[in-house]
Amino acid sequence: MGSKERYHWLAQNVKVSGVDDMVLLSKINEDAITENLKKRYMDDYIFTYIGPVLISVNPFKQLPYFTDREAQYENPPHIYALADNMYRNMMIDNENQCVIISGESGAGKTVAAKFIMSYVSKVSGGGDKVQHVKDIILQSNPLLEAFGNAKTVRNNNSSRFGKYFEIQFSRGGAPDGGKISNFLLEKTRVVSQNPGERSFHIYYQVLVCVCAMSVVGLSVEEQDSVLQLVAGILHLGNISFREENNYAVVESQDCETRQLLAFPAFLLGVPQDGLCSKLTSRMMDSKWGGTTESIAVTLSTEQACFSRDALSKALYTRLFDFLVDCVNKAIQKDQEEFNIGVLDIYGFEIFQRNGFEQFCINFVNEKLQQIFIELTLKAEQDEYVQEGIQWTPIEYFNNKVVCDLIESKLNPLGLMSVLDDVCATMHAKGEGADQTLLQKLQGQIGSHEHFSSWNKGFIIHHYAGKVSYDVSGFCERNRDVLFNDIIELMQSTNSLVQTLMKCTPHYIRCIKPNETKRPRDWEDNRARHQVEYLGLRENIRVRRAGYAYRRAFNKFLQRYAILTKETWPRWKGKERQGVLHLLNSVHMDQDQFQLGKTKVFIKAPESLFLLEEMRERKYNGYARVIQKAWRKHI
Ligand code: AD9
Ligand code: MG
Repeated sequence: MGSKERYHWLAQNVKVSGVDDMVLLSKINEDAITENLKKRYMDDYIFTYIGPVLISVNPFKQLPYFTDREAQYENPPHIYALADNMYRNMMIDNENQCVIISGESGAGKTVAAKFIMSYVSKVSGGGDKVQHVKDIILQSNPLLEAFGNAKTVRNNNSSRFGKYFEIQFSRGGAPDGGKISNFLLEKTRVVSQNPGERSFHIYYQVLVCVCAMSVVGLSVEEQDSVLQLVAGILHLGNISFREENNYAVVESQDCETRQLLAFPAFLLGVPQDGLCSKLTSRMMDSKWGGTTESIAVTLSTEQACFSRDALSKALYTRLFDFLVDCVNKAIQKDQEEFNIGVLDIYGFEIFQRNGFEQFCINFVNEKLQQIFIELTLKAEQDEYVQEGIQWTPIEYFNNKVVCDLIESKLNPLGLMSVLDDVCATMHAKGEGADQTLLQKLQGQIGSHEHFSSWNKGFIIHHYAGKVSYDVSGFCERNRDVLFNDIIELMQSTNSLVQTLMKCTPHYIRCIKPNETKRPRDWEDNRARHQVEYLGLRENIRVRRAGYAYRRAFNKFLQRYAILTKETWPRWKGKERQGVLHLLNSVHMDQDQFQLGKTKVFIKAPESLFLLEEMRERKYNGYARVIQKAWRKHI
């Protein structure tokens, strides 16, 4: 460690800026929270807790405290501590863990996800096979980022796909497998981008990914094919059309048509004629008398452009899926024991013009916020009521109302259902269908308090703010598979939400301090807005009034049985009495815990650490006694 780093490290450990757990704030309002985060941010403390929830503010610069040292020692709020906690929970409770990383575009989600993955591979042991899995887990990042990330206005390395990365562990705690689920690749980026934005990185940095491809096990031939396909898609985009007798033909300005098609056809490995007819005509089933036959229908130039773009998008999506598949094959294992899942999707977005993609992205974020609310605020309060714990209820904004506005399938119909309806009944494409959609929306959900319309589209009042969407293109894109992805993702029984609900969840809430992407630049209003919509105030209030730890009586008794002779090896009476006996014997303060109907609730995590320490001492003590006796014996 150099002197500069040492200084920083010392500063991290000695100096106290603001409060490191905002449960300890003396005043709980948005200003106080924002001020505390700012104070810490300016002193290079980017992490702050609200109980177990980690708040992370993007520093837009490299900080020195992500070394092995921090991985080894417990430090003040740190992403490694959260990762460590997940790992321990998994080992102690034998339960799957997941971390949901949320925050707007450019807030630092993907960086946080990478820290979690690198921590897990740093601390956990294992031999060659495990090392191999660790390498792939780490190398899959640059690979998938090359193909799935792009420069946007808001983030130079913006994730244009969502991923849920599961690291699977053996019973001994070594990461020996994994699985990536990818979803919602923003494939339209292959064919069009907003001003100032770019296509996927791979189109600019072909060489960087080659190495990552070999780590995940792609042969040289396969790597060549992948790059060939990437180039083929690029050249496909260069094909344009002109109209001849009302039909589209491939535009060939000064060169021969065949020449223009030759290269992409070669790169894609298809015959030129086949490619040409695929782009300018469409097969249609035609009923003639009693029989059905397929006939080729020539397309207009507009339709031809559409089919060219559709082909590019489809090819790119398949390519991306293929790469994810390769990674999965390289790390899959037969039988899953435990896993830690990391969810990193793209964040809430507001651009100058917001189209269908932003609508989808923001909806996913809306759902994630709902899960957060369900699992932390609502579930917490519900459980107190259910268990008969004394408790003062706390008001919070539940964004279920916005989710319903979008996804409801019953009366009143949600936005998605109206959209599907319009698409199913209208064959017209373009403006006509989109205008019909807008009218239907006004008619059916126009009076909803989170909905309003403007001349080009509609406005949704999301949990994170108002976004006005431009309705043009909605119908066309809805027919695209992108939307089916979301529906599958969010509604099928095998969906992500269910997966997440089965794990013990952890949260990282990322905050973007400015729009300039510069270090030490703090925009108060921006930060306060995020503090507001992330619901940090409610989070602190619920947390303060609540109990950090809860466990079913039997599990609690099992774990701490060793602490008293009455409970060891087994408590004979009622479980509830056993728990009470245990807590009284270790002199836990009366106001530190409550016993519910089936569970014990403990306020501060520190009280629990104390129990853990005692338990360990007892075990070590026993181990010594047994060793001694054993030595005497031999
Ligand atoms: V998006 O929704 O995918 O558009 P993310 O994923 O939230 O977005 P990302 O993690 O990509 O944002 O962070 C954006 C940039 O901020 C990174 O490329 C880094 O340059 C910078 N960043 C974020 N977190 C850190 C950090 N902990 N340390 C240093 C950081 N730089
Ligand atoms: Mg990202």
